[in-house]
Amino acid sequence: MKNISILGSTGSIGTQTLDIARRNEDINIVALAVLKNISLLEEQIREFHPALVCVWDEKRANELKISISDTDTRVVSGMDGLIECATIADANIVVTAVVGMIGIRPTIEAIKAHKDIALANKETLVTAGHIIISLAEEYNVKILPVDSEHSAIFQCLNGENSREIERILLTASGGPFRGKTREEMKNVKVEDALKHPNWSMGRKITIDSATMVNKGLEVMEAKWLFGVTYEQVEVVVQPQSLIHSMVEFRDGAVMAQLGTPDMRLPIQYALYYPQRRKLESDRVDFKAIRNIEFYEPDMENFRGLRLAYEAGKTGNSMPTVYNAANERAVAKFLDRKIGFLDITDIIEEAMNRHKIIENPNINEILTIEADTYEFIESRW
Ligand code: MN3
Repeated sequence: MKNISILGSTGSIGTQTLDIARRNEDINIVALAVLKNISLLEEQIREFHPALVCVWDEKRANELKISISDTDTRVVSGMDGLIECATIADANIVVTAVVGMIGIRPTIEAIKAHKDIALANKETLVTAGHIIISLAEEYNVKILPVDSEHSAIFQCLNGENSREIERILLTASGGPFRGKTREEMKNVKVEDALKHPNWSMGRKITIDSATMVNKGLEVMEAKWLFGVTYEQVEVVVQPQSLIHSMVEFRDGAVMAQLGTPDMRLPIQYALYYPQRRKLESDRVDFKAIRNIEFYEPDMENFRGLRLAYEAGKTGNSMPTVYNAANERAVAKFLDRKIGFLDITDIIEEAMNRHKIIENPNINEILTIEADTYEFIESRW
């Protein structure tokens, strides 16, 4: 039996994880945590019968308590509640699919409670990779990537020695504005940026794909997950999103993982690793595809990617600034308070003013996040 706790169960990854659970009788859902969508959570409780759920918002948690009083599910709230879901005794795998730096503390506590982590929260490794990776080694738990690119790399490395990696070729679709100049992107609207060509995902990550900040965050994640240097992580634009990423080894062999864009594959792979299970899904039809294109990423017009390499190579507290500035800037763009190009301008300014803190601990990381938010609020 797989006993699973899902942090972020009403989001895109969370609902698709539950879809995997629905199709596999040996998966048991023991805990679910959400930000505020209690109506969907209630449906999930009635279908999957978790012992524990957390609603971040205390008021909504109280509303939920009343509406599910006929069930055996216990309701908790806030960070303590989220940590309780992450460390619940029965769980063997915790799926961390919450958006934002809110995911860091529960992930750390889950590792300390000896849970394997199916990692879908990018911020955890981007900001605290130096803490998380050594902690996972210390507690002998697995960090199983859920993101399609990292899952692809993870699959390519099956049975291989990661010391023999020459390069990681992280593929990118290029997003809806691929091929455009900054001038051409000046007036793009929220609606345009939300139209991803291949993947259907949450709003924040879809904007991150349009700016290529998403790929930047994935570069940083890859560095930590696979123990490589930034020089070894190369982004290749592959607009069809057919190749989910590749690994080149020191003998020149390149391994790639291909598939249709369906997040349930990497989710299921993480949950059952190293097993593969049957998955009812669209299959790749090579005769219909005919060709696959490759391009170099445009780091001049898509500064988000260039800044990510800068932040990553600077290391220490800089990736936290990059991530926090982006988080707040994207929220402002979605609220129509700033333009599309302002997102990467804000990240750049926040990075320029930041004074590096070496090897930041969790409290320092959270303080840097708050400082970055404050700076952005005071300026935009
Ligand atoms: Mn991805």
